[in-house]
Amino acid sequence: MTPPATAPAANNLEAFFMPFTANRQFKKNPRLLARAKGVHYWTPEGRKVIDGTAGLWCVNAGHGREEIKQAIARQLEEMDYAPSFQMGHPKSFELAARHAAMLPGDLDHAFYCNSGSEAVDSALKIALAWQRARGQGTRTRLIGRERGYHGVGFGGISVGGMVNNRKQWGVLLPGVDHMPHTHLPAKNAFSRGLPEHGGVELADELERIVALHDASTIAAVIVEPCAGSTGYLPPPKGYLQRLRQICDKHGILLIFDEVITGFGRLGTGFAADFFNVIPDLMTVAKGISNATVPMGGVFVRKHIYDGLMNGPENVVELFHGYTYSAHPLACAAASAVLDIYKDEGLFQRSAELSKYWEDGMHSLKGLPGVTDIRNLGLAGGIDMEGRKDAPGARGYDTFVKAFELGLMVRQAADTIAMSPPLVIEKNQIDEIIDLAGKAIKATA
Ligand code: PXG
Repeated sequence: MTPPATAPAANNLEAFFMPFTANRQFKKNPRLLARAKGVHYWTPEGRKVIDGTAGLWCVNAGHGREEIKQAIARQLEEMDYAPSFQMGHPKSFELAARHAAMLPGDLDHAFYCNSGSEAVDSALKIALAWQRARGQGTRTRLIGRERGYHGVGFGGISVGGMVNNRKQWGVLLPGVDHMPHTHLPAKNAFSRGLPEHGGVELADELERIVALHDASTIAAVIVEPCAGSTGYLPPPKGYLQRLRQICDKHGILLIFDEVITGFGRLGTGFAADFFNVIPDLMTVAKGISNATVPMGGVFVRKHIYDGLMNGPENVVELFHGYTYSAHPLACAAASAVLDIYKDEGLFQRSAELSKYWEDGMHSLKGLPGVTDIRNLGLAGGIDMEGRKDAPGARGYDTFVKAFELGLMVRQAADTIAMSPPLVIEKNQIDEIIDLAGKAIKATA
């Protein structure tokens, strides 16, 4: 490995307006990544960092996969771009058929976009259009959940439940309500896998919302099957099953945002498989292309697609799409990724490693200030007691310390989340746990 000769000078960092970053703080003390292979990153100076987060929960098959690189290169050579409005290219249809074949139940049509945020806004729009197409145009309300993250579009932040993603942008979409979040540390702290308590009662909160607004005004409910960004919150037992029942009873569509849980994170293709609960619509991104080319998607059940295929055949059924919907490079990458997932049995591998991962995560119980540890599949979250009058400071310091020690973790307030690539080895899990433990101890 030959690292680049010099790190960029500090004054080169100014022009980039960084996303979701404390720009001024970062630019004073930057953390740069220059190379990646397998489950590792290297800094520009050549320091090796183990990737405890699969990038941002997205590089499920590990970095630098030759097969994906070749598929993208071949596609670039053959055809760089083709529009998908009133035109088509073969790889998009082929990919959709492959996705439909691997999805549970009758989730059998795929709409493509370029990110999770676009997937969420697309799903909300499809839900509204579908309700209208079946003569239920009064159903315009969208129900999200506290502590939900659904990307950064106006639809996504409206149904999302993280205050910092909402407060700068005014009133957002009208007609949105939120269910309570599912994090109950008083009852469920240090649960292994699905927490025992509160599932049915928490889901029954949807009944209260229906009673308040009337079902005839509600189009859809959107939840992450396991909340990711707010610290990895597996749903209590029975929660998702109950949500499905309530939605069915009231004619409300259920949307699973599987941007993080999709493509193997829980040891199954999708959380819908893991929980055996089939949503009406499912949003995906990240692992769909192993993050090589930006891509997102909305998978819909047969009745959703069929319900929109009405009216004269010459009329566009859904006035929605992106210049780069089903971009040929993204389709080529996503198809190559599916081959890897299948050939290497990576979803199964994720399932097999999840117990080892769980034991590793829970071995950190008892470290100073650790108040909760959660896990599901090949991911988990660790809550730490915040410092007095400085919420998030411990979490940030732990994230920085871990990076200095050679480990990438994600931080949300005083919580650390980890979600390694599914190709991780057991000894590398040991290393991740060891370094995370050292970082937590160092910041106590
Ligand atoms: N839905 C969910 C459930 C997500 O986790 C999005 C939508 C939006 O995807 P895009 O591709 O538009 O970013 C996400 C994204 C973190 C973290 O640290 C999580 C995400 C993105 C960045 C950081 O937890 N999730």
